[in-house]
Amino acid sequence: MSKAVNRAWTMASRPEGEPTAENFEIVESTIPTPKHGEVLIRTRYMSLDPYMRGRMRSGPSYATPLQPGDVMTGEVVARVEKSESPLYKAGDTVRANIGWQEWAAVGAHIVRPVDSDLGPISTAIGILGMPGMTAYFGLLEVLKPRAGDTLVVSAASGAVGAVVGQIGKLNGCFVIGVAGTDEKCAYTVDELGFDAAINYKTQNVSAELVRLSPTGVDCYFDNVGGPVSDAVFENLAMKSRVAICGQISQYNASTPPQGPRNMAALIRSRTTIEGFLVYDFELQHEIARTRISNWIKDGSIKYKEDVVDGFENAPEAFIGLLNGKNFGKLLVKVSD
Ligand code: NAP
Ligand code: FER
Repeated sequence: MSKAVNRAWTMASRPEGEPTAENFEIVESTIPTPKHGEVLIRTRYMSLDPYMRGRMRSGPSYATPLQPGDVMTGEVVARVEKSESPLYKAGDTVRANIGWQEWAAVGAHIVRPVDSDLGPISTAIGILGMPGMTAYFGLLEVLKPRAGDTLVVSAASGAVGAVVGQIGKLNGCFVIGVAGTDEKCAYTVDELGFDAAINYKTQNVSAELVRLSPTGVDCYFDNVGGPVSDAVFENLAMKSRVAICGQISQYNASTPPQGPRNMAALIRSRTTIEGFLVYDFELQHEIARTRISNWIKDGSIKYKEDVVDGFENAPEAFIGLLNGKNFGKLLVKVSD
């Protein structure tokens, strides 16, 4: 053990609008001793995800909001350092919801094994973890694309969006990504095989959609909401489907927006909109994990990780995630 103390990032105060460094505080404690049935784990990679901004606000949610002083929520990939359970031994790699924390002693039944045959261990909280599952089930079970469909995905180069577009291609869709920089757009087309990409910061998204898909958009995987969604809604095809996965453009808003602005367009197109949570499909995650792992191994799917080094850099990286500074799945490397 190279450090004598455990460190945890807590939510010091609720952010008003965009989170700032002052909303986070590091708290030190003694490295715990595992009790009977527990494992002592040490974080190697920590996942930073947009949903964490939602946990920082009070109000209705599928999950209990954080209170000031609580450890920031999150899943990590960790090494078992000491085991008081027959389920794991020292040296095993696991994933666990211990929050933004370097060490934890937790019941062995609430950690999950990481199978390093499926991919590098960091992918257990990325493409083979929650974001990958979100892409797989949101696309295949909610949008249910058919070959030849035009599929639009927003936040297209991100952890979820990049997987959505690639699985869309494997299913015969014409895939259009929407992203916030030319570099991200080029990546989705040149590296991931999307058919086209639109930079929503420099291009007219609606006009580009008309040009790229004159027959309209059959499937929209919405990660962002806001003006990007307004533009897609103007261009939906008859009997189109929209999966509401995320609304990141709204996460830092102090007051909720007035609502979707052009719903009349959906009357004309007879569109179905469905929100979903990745956990709705929990019982099928293992099948999806194996399928995605096989796609990575046979070269059908690529992934990109944006790894920030150092536990102390987590808040800054998280603030950047909400502003599009990340390029690929955002992770913090906490220990070797
Ligand atoms: P990500 O795409 O890796 O990173 C977030 C990206 O959002 C940023 O890089 C940025 O990319 C984009 N963004 C930020 N502000 C924006 C704005 N105002 N307008 C348009 N785009 C904006 O994150 P992720 O982990 O894959 O998550 C993507 C979405 O899926 C999030 O909305 C998240 O909440 C949602 N999600 C939902 C579930 C579920 O169960 N429903 C599960 C996981 C994730 P650009 O540079 O392209 O703007
Ligand atoms: C997410 C965004 C929103 C997410 C969950 C939600 C698991 C749920 C929001 C709510 O209950 O209000 O990325 O990921």
